[in-house]
Amino acid sequence: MSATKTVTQSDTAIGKLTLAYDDAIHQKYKYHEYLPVYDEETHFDPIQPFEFTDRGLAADKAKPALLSSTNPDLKVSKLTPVIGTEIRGLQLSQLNDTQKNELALLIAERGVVIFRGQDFKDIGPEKQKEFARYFGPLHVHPVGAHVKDHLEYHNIYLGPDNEYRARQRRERLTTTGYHSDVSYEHQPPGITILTLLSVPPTGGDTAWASQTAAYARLSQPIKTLLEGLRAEHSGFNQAENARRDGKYVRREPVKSEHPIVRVHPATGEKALFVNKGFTKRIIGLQHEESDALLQLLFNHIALGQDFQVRVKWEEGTVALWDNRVTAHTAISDFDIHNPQEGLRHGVRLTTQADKPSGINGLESVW
Ligand SMILES: O=C(O)CCC(=O)C(=O)O
Ligand SMILES: [Fe+2]
Repeated sequence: MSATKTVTQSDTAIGKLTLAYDDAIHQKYKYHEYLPVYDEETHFDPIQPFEFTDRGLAADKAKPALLSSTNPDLKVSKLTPVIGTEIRGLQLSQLNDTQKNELALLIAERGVVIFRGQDFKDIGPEKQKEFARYFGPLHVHPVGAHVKDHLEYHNIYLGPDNEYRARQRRERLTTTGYHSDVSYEHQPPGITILTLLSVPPTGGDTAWASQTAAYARLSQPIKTLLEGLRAEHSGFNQAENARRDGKYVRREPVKSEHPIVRVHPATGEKALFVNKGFTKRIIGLQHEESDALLQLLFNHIALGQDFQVRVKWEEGTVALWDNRVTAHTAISDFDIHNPQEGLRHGVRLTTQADKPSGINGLESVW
């Protein structure tokens, strides 16, 4: 296996910039400007608490503006009864604020909404960021690769010239790993937008699990137990691994103790808020109790195909999910060294949301 090739440029507009790709093999790539880079100089202070109002609260529950019956091109279908809705015939780039409010509510209700045939990836990074910012302040990933001059993008790229994430998974039986993005933040992300700029002919799907349904399936005694508990979510491993691998940490890691069952501010629905990626322990339990209970929940989330949806990407697909009520996983089943299997490249914008609130006034602490 070839090692990750990096080309270092100094004295760029934003200081030291490392390319996380081999420029020679992407010369003709239409989305060249979105290829992954690391700004290794800009440091970010801790994220400060902020007031957050969910856009879904302003929406008409019937969603007449978004799902208008007067649009002859509109096709809306549920991907499964429990999670996921697919929309065709509507451009994200054209939505007005009333429609965006209704979209925020729809995403919260359905977990993930898949928009097909979008021009979103061609409207430019500034307009994409402006669209996302409507839903909340943009999160900057503490360690991930981003887009040149746009640190708010989290870059998703595995290729023969970038094996970093593939290498991390080589010692595992599977590439799947359900998680909720950066759940260690004090106000973790809500609405998240993933756009694939290059889609492999087959493979590279993404799957989501409904954490609302996962919660609802539990027995009443377990629900009651979990509703009174918080769990620690930590960004420290991620930062330590990045440092170990010679990556730049642009913001120091944090931990939070979030309620295990959180209530969505717009829908009032309860969702499990633990994930294998970042949840370390349940506060107040003995180690063995915490490990056993978390393992039960992680297995439950990963095994529940009847509350999951697996989405195949198409040219022009944009996925929007609510990170508070879903977990997701990439499915990296394509061979990055086989050019026939294509190039998979995407960018993610994620918006910060509320400080998680649980049942009976249980709040996050840190
Ligand atoms: O590549 C994917 O399908 C999902 C990657 C991911 O976990 C994310 O964008 O947060
Ligand atoms: Fe993710």
